[in-house]
Amino acid sequence: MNVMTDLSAEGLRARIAQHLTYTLGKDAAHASTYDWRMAVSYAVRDLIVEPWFAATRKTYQAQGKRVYYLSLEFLMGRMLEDAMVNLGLRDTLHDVLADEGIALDDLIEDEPDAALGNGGLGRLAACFLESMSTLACPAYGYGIRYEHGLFSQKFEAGQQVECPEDWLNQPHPWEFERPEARYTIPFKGSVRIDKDTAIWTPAETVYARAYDMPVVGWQGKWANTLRLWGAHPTDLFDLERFNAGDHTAAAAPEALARTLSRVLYPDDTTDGGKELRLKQEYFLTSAALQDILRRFLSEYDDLTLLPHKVAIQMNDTHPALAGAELMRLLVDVHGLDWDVAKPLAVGCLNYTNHTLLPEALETWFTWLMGRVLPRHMQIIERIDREHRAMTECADHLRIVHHDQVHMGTLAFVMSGHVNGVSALHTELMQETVFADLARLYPGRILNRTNGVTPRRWLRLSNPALSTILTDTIGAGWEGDLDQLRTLADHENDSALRDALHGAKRANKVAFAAWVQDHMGLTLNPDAMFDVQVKRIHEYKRQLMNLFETIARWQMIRANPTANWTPRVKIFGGKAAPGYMIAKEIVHLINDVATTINNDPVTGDLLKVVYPANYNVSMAQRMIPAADLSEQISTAGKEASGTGNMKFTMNGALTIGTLDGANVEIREHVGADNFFLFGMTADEVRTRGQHRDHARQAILASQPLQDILQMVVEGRFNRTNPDRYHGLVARTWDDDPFFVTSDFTSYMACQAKVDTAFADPDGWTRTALRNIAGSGYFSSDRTIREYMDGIWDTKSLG
Ligand code: 26Q
Repeated sequence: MNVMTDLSAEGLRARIAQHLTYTLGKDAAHASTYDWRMAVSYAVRDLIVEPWFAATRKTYQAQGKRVYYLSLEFLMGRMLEDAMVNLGLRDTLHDVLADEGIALDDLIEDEPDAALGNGGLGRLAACFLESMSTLACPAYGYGIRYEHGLFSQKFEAGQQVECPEDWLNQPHPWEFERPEARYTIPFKGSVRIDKDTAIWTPAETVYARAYDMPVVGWQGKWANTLRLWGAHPTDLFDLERFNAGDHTAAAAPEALARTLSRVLYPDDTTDGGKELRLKQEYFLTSAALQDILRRFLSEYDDLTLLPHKVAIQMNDTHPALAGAELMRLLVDVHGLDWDVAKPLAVGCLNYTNHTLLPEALETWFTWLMGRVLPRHMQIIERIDREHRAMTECADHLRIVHHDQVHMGTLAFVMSGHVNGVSALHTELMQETVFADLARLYPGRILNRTNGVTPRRWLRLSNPALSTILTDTIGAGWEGDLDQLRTLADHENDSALRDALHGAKRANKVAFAAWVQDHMGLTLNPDAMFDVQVKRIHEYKRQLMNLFETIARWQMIRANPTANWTPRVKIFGGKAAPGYMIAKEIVHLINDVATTINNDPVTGDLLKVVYPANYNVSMAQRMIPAADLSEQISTAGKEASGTGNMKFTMNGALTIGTLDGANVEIREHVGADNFFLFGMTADEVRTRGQHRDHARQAILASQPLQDILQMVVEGRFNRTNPDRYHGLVARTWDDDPFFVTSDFTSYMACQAKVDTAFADPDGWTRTALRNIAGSGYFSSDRTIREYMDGIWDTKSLG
């Protein structure tokens, strides 16, 4: 038997032993958890190399079109368990290691998360990579190899404290460094025109060096590459200065270059105008496009074939310089005529919009862009001139106006297709922010509702439920999630409902044990686990959930012997370091938790849990343990949401507004199986026209007045009673996301949730319908839709 395909327990044992001895240089008798984890990772990685090479070979032979997914963020999480699950080796490896006295779960937990993303957008990119591999769609992800991913979050006296994240302080077994794949990235300097040709003489350069990670699909048939770029100095070291004794200055060029890939910007909106961020965006974009053209030209010599062989997806506007950079490479470097190059560029490029929040639409000052990227500024001006010439273009339609480059407009104009991420979001794009552009470029805007990979978010994270699914509807649903539909045929099977209830309870017990170990808090696993996990943002309205928690606490205290449904309110999420209001909300959640958790009157009827440092791995623990999923953003503000989909797949019921993909989730699971409340996007718009909407709503609600009174009086912070004056004043006077207007409807809906949960079997039946309706939200479906209407690529499986 070929050693490479020997997947027997014996074969795997030998591979692990081999790596432990010869790669790690460790004797099994003295090997640490880390050593074992590395040995197992290398052994599993070896098994991916073959499908990885095969995928490259097949693509090359088929002269297939390749997809390039450009993203400043890839929120991959842990790699080992995902690879084991997709290769179907998790159980075998578990047993092999158990024979050695090693617990596989300890090794899995030992791996740091690859947290190269902020939240939804970065996690979507990770799900898409996995689905593209599952579907044998030839693809590369291109990103930055940040030395430090998203900060880790601690609480000190209830306040968020950020600590640098350091995932690369140990070797990363999933990456292959590619010293030969290296490009020069130019910055600054000047441009002169020589006989119609622009010649850019940069003042600074850095190298982009490739680090490749294989991403294996379901059942290990195909693997694509995530290529991350690290920044390295072009001038290594100033030897003259070193010899003259100035050792610090001698190392300066190296330090400066590496800054480019040092750290992920920790914002999930926009951090406005930072030169380093612009340089990061260009660094990624230029390295990726140089690599794409190099690969293309190694196979073809006619650049007009480009749109037939290359599809580039821009994940939001962060890599939107691609429009200008591709023109620069085609015209200045490869000598094409501008008018020939432009349709080629537009034929390759596509843009996904992830937000309509005005404060999150990227712009750069022309003086900054002109200084950092002088040639791109000229190219953008020309693109803008031609765009304006199409019609008498109003100011707000220009790429450049008020001394700012509008990246959304640039991305739109240079893309063949532009898409939103849920039906409602796409509709709003068309009606609001991009309405005039949509008229100017008809047919360009499409919808592609997001999805998530069921391998990580169901099979891996919820083995108990997965086993029940396979036993009930048969094997194979992981690769064809629409099969979950057939679960609905079994809803009258009471043994199945008992099993589902049992699996949920087991997941809750496991999460409660984790909370006990890590926070010293005891949870009742029969209480409702009510979960809101996502970045902390005003529009996501964690504050509304918290206000409801306070109201509930007061109601229970007023009548502690009534028939209350016990609840655990679970929060998770990070605030951007510079977002003061979000940090205030974090603080208040922690203050409220301390007060409520220490109240003997409410006891087990109400607990509030907010574990620090929510990340992908914590999501994998929490989501399977959730009874209720909070998706309560102000209608019209959440582009899609993807956590909402993960909860649905795992049999949580949703309390939510008609926002983002909630609308479609409700359609797919059935309106009766979804707790809907709140204003529609239209109603929000109308209500916003009343300047005193918040004051009116508060005056109409005694509970709201009581809650705000308690917060402002310092009921949750007796040592510093003024702490939340600002927050309460803003709620009365401003309340930009309509917490107060939706509060009464939210309270009433939560009461219905309580009643429903008091009937456990009825609840489980509803949960079953949610699982059965979640098939649509597989990212396999989403990727098929991109392949069909946007990329025009074929599966090579
Ligand atoms: C921009 C400029 C400078 C620094 C940071 C940024 C930046 C970084 C991250 C701006 C935005 C983000 C992330 C946005 C995001 O996660 N959006 C979410 O995308 C999901 C996937 O489509 C949707 O489901 C969510 O609704 C949307 O909020």
